[in-house]
This record gives sequence, structure tokens and C-alpha cells, in this order.
Amino acid sequence: MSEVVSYRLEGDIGVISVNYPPVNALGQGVRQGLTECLRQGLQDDQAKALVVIGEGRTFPAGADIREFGKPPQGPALPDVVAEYEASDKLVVAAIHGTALGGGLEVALGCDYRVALDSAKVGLPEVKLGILPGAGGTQRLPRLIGAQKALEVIVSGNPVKAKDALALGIVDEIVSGDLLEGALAYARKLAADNAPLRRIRDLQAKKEDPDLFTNFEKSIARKQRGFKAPFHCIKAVQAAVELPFDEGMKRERELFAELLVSPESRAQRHVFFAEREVAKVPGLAKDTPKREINQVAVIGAGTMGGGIAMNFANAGIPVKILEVKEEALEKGIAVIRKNYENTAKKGRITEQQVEQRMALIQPTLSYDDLSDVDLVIEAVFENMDVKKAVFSELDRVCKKGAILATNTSTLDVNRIAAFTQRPEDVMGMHFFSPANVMKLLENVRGEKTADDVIATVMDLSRRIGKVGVLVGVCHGFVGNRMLHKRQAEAVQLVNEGASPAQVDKVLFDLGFPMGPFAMSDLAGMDVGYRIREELRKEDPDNAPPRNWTDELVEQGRLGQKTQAGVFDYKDGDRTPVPSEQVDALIAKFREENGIQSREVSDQEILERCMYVMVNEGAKILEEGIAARPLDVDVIWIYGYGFPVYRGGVLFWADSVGLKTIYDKVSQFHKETGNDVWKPAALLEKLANEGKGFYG
Ligand code: HSC
Repeated sequence: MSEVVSYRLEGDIGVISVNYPPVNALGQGVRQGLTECLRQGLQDDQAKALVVIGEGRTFPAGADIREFGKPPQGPALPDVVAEYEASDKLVVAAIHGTALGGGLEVALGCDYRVALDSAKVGLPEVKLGILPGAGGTQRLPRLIGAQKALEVIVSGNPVKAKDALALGIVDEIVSGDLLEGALAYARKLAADNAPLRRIRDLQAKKEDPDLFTNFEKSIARKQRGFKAPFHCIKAVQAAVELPFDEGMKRERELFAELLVSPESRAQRHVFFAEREVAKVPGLAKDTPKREINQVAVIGAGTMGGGIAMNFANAGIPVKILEVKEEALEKGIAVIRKNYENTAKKGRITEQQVEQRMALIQPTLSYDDLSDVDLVIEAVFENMDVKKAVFSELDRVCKKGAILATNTSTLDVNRIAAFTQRPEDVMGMHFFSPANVMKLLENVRGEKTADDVIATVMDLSRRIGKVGVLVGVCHGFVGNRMLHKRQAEAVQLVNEGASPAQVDKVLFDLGFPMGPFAMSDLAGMDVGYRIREELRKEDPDNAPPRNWTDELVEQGRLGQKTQAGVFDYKDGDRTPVPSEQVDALIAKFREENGIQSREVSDQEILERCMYVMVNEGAKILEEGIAARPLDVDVIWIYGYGFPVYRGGVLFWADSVGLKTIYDKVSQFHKETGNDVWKPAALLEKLANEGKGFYG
């Protein structure tokens, strides 16, 4: 008998209960148990109807993803669902938590579904690069129509119980005790002699003759490079066009194709990596955490304002400090406008706008920060300015307050040394726009205390971010790799490529935009300031001047001035190649005696990507990132690296580290440039025939 699913009688209703923490995933034991308990319930003469329920935090949240790629063990989930659907006793699914993927598919095999008002249902398989493979693509369109089913399946987004009721996915909302509610509902159905409801017997309706072509068109841009959303559409189309059993066969074929696809392997890797980054090697699980109930942000500019919004969104009061009243007022007005725009799009209510604004308290005085538990500094990237801020924070903040810097490149250890409490100092590097981007690079200083790290990592999740712990070096993980790539992109242009060509190669790899469009978006002056700071602080390691410096000096700062590496038309973010910039590049080549040559797309790909892989390997060697997965999560959530390629280092494994190492060595020989000196780790792995992931 299964240990993870049990059967008992509650009065005249049989209860099948799944208990497989943490999320009742439908692993082999659960599938076996569900089948056995169903059979037991069917044989139990005292049971007039059956209820399926999950113990602990949720109804099954899907198939057990860890089983994918391993030899399948019966019973297969589609067969389990089919057996529930074939039951000649009424079965009611009682849903709480998140009935996702295979979990919802089991519920769709039941005759009726009741849900707690706090529950969510959904078919998120697409986010793992697969599709619902236990009949979800065949039953949901039959239940709610093809259009709505496409929206649920192709987005993969969870649906709240109340909306699921409106759609017809659930039949009844229960508040209070779910089991009691489900038993009462099942008894009523039995008493009323309610019919069995087998979704397979319904006809799926297509409301619009061009539904599938139009739907495909509507997602083409957003889902560029992904395979699963398009397979999901094909599967739903089969539900409309084929009899149920043939549709199931089609679903199975499409599922099988996706399961072995590199895209799905990468997306599943990201699913686990995203969770793994929270577990910091060497940091005990039970490390105590400091309480964070009141936060402050220094600087009400774009970054500071965005950072403050994260806390207000999570219901945490946040003070925001500026030295000049005008700047403070402007910053607060921008935050309000951002919220109002979100409300206009219907994503939050007017009431939420006011609630969040009420949590943001402007101040002009450092003395107001004496009671805060955490301060995040988001001022100008300049050591002298940081010194002034941290000296003030050290003076006013209470003992035990965490002092964080949002610096993207400066030395956190030096910043910590401006205080008498370096153990309380660490970096919290938000990515722009800070209220949107999910990544938070949390930078551990030499002296940062363990409980400070544990607190900040936990807080990252509380405010909806993916926090990755990194060590101190110039640019940390993300920007350190990025700067190497940007420099290589510029060098490729110096040699003969055009900015548009370089951008296209990286766009085609799956980046949301190329290196030059990206610097135009961020503002060309950002990189310029960093380079200038480096030229002052560390001239030996600073990059030589190039045509991009000249662009900035001519006032071409990027999108904000409608001119950067590319030109921009008013209100249009499309980069247009600029003759003025081409002339500047030609002048630069001439002045430096460079003979322009044809640069192939393959060379662009190799140089822009391999330089990052090599730098990533150095970062691992130095312990700046603990694991390859930390680097990958940073690139996915901070820079839009395509999820379906799994991250820069996961992608490198798919190319083969020997191939990359050979090229890196060749570039090193040809250029003598230190950046191409092969990382010892890369060399070792390549020689052993291994990848970053073994
Ligand atoms: C699926 O269902 C395919 C089907 O269509 C069937 C196909 C059958 C085909 C057969 C053909 C013959 N599996 O996120 P958290 C772990 S695909 C294994 O921190 P939260 C997670 O790794 C699945 N493990 O919690 C973590 O482990 P750790 C569709 C899973 O409260 C722990 O649980 N379903 C797992 O923030 C806690 O997770 C999904 O995609 C799973 N399915 O969020 C749902 N789900 O502690 C994926 C979680 O060791 N899951 N874990 O780090 C989620 O979205 C979130 O985990 C929840 C909970 C919202 C459920």
C-alpha cells in the first residue's frame, strides 16, 4: 500500500488524501497511491462518493519534475487521470494552495471541483518548456472553450479561485475548512443523484475560425525562441479537431518531443537553479535572521525610487532620503506616477496606489533614520560620495541595522571600512528598473556577518526578487562579465563589424537586444562614467579610449537623447543605424591605422559569448560566485539571457567546453589580450571532457 496516499471513510464519503511534502508532486508513489486508493474507494460499499484532497500546503502542484529524463515508472499520469474519469462513483477534487500542471489534470479527471477561496489553479508546464501531458490540453478546452484554454495553457499563469469559478474550471468556492466543505458538497451531489461529468465526452468549441493562427501571431514576438508555447497551440487545436483519444495521442507526441528538447532541459535547469541560489553553501540553514520591519533608501533618483517601491509593494514601510527638497519631491512624484500607470493598466487598484504611497515616507534628514532596520544607499557611483553617506549612516543608525549599498561596481569592502561596523555592511545590487527586474546581486563583504547575509537573502524573496550571493570584485558577477562582452563588441566594430551586425547576432541568440541597443537604453553615460572612474582609480586596468567615449562627449547618450550608438525617432525605441556614428567609427579606424575587414557572424558570436564564459570561469575559480548556477541565474534575471538556453554557462556546456577553450586559447595567442587568457577552470574542465555542470 502506498505510504504517500491514503484512503479513509468519513461518514458516507471516501477520502483519498495525498501526503507527499513539500508540494504533493505526483511522483511514482503518489501516482500508484492515487490508483490504489481510487480502486479501494470504488470497492467500498459505504462510500457514496469520493473526495481527493492534498494534505499540508497544497493540492498536488504538478508532476514530479525531478523524474523527467529518468526511465518512466508506471502508472503513467495520463492513465491515472483516465481511471479517475472512468470511475462510476462521483469524485470531487478538493483544492487548496496551488493545483498546478498534473495536479490540475488530476482534478480535471474528477467529476467536480471545489476550491478554497485562496487557492490557485493553472497549467504552468509551458514555463518548463513542455506542455500539459496528462490530458490538460484536451480536457481544458472541452471544459472552458479553446480561446480561454489557450490563454491559460500558453501563458502558464495561475488562475485565482474566483476567476476559475467564473471560467468554469471549478464548480464551487469553499471558505473555512476545505475538507468539511468538500464533504458537504459531495454529500449534496450524491443526495441529488448528480450525474457523472466526464470532460472527455464534451465537445471543445473554437469560437473564432482563425483562432489558432491569430493566437500564434499574437505570441510570436514575446515567445520568440521558445518551442513549447507553439506546441501548446497545436495540442489545443487537436482538442478541437480530433476525437478525444486521438487528441490524447497527439498531446502525447507533442509532449514527448518537448520533453527531450534542449529548450525544456534548459528551462527545467532554471526552475531548480532559481530555487538553489537561495541555499548559500557554507551558511547554516538555521542561521538567525535580523528583523526587518522598517527600511530606508538613500537617494530618490530612478534607482532609489524603484528600490523603495519594492518594499512598499511588499507592505514594508520605507523612508526615502534626499538632501535637496526639490529632488525629493520629484522622486516621490515619479513613484506616484509609476503606480498610477500600473493602476491604469488594471494591475493594481487606486486603493493599492494610496496604500503603497502611504508606506513611503520622504525625509531630508539623516536623523530620521535612527529607527530603521535596513538602509540601502542608491546615490551617485563615486567613492567620495559613498564615503560621506556611509559615515552619516554609521553616525545615525541604530546598533544592528544593516547598511547596504546598491553600488554596481565599487568595492564594498572599502565602503564597509567607512563605518565602524563593517560586519553590518553588504551590497544589494538592484537591476534597473529596480521595481521590475527580478535579480538582486547580494554582495558579501570580507567582514559581512552570516546573519546579515541570511537576512538579506531571505528579504530578497520577501520582496519578490531572486537574490544571488556574490563576492566583491569590480562589477561583481553580472557587470564584470557584461563589461568584457561590451568591450569585445566595441573591438569587433573597431575591426570592421557594424554595431547593427553585432546586435543582430546576439539578438538572434535570444537576448532581448544587442550590446549597443542595451547601452543606448541604459544610457551611454553610465558606462562612460564607470570607465572614467576606472581611468582615475586604476589607470593600468582601465579600457583605452574609443569612439563610444566620443559619442558621449558629443551628447549622444542613448535613447534619452534620441541618439546614441543608434538614432531614435520620437516615441519609438527602434534603433536605426546612424550615418554620424558610422563616420565617427570610420574616423576612429583611420586615426588608429585600422584596416576595416569583413567580420563573420560566427566570429561575433564566439568573441562576445566566449569572453563571458571565460570570465565566468574565472569568477568561479575566485569564488566570487559559488556555483555555475549562480552565474546562470544572474544572467537570466538580470540581463534577459534566454531562459530556453539555461544561462551563459549552461549554454557553454551545450557548445562544449573543449570547443570554447580552443577558441579562447586561439584568441589569446592572436591578441595577447589578458581577457582571453584561458581560465584555469575552463582549461581543466575542457581537458577532462567535462562541462560546468559535470
Ligand atoms: C507537470 O505537471 C507535467 C504534467 O502535465 C504531467 C505530464 C505527464 C506526462 C507523462 C507522459 C507519459 N516537482 O517553489 P518552492 C520543489 S510539470 C518536484 O520553493 P513555493 C521545489 O524544487 C509540473 N519538485 O515553494 C522546492 O524544493 P527545495 C507542473 C517540486 O511555496 C520545494 O518544492 N507544475 C515541484 O514558493 C518548494 O518549492 C509546476 O510547474 C515539482 N513539480 O511555491 C509547478 N514543485 O525545497 C512548479 C516544487 O528542495 N512549482 N518543487 O528547493 C511551483 O510553481 C512552486 O514550487 C509552487 C510552490 C507554486 C508549487
